[in-house]
Amino acid sequence: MASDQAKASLFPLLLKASALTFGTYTLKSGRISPYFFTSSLLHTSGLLAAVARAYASVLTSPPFSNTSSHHSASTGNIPQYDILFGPAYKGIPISAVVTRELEGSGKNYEGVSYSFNRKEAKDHGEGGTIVGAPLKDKRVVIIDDVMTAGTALREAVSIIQAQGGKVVGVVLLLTRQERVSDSEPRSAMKVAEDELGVPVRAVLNFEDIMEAVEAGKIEGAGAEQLEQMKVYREKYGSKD
Ligand code: OMP
Repeated sequence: MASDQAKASLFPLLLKASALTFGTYTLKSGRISPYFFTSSLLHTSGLLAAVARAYASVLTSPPFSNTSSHHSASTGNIPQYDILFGPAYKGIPISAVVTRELEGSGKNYEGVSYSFNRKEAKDHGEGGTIVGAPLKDKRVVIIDDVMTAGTALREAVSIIQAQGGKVVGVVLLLTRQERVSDSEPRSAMKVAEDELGVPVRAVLNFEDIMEAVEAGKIEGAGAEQLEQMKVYREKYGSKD
């Protein structure tokens, strides 16, 4: 989890930037959601700084483990890594600012690089599908914005593995705490942890949003939106 301080200072800024909105949204998964989180609105220096601090607090959480064998996926923090990988497009600026944020975090983080994929393969110039640090034989943490059913994460994992990289963790800004499918009771996050055998962490989760709506902290979200979120959670939500 992000440090409570980093999370508490980030949340009001996200609301102010209208990164969280309420209405009727069709998601990538085809689900119709009463809310949507738009990370691409986090483009000012202040927001980027707060976002970077929140991710970095997850990425530098003790106990620091030097070998990936010393952590348990469900309880452990992110183990040592070489690269922060930001899937195109929205993971790209995030992975860069978070890498920058690690400066001064201690020698364990000194050599950390970022990299990202191109959406279209390039056949001239430097070529290739990866920009930034090469992934081969590197320990990679995926840095992404939102997880719903886990499709985006699966794509990122296969890109990294195809390049010979080893995924050792995942950090998200928001997990919507949803199931992968009707027949799967586990959350997309838990499925990813179980399948990859690495920690998958998020700065914020669906419960945080529900709490803020319940407390009347979000403009434009009242009793009606709260009810719609509860109905949505009944349909697609997961406990873990
Ligand atoms: P999954 O691939 O289903 O996990 O959905 C994650 C992706 O959906 C994110 O990378 C976003 O592109 C997009 N998304 C949001 O950005 N915000 C939301 O609140 C919901 C989604 C979504 O379509 O599920």
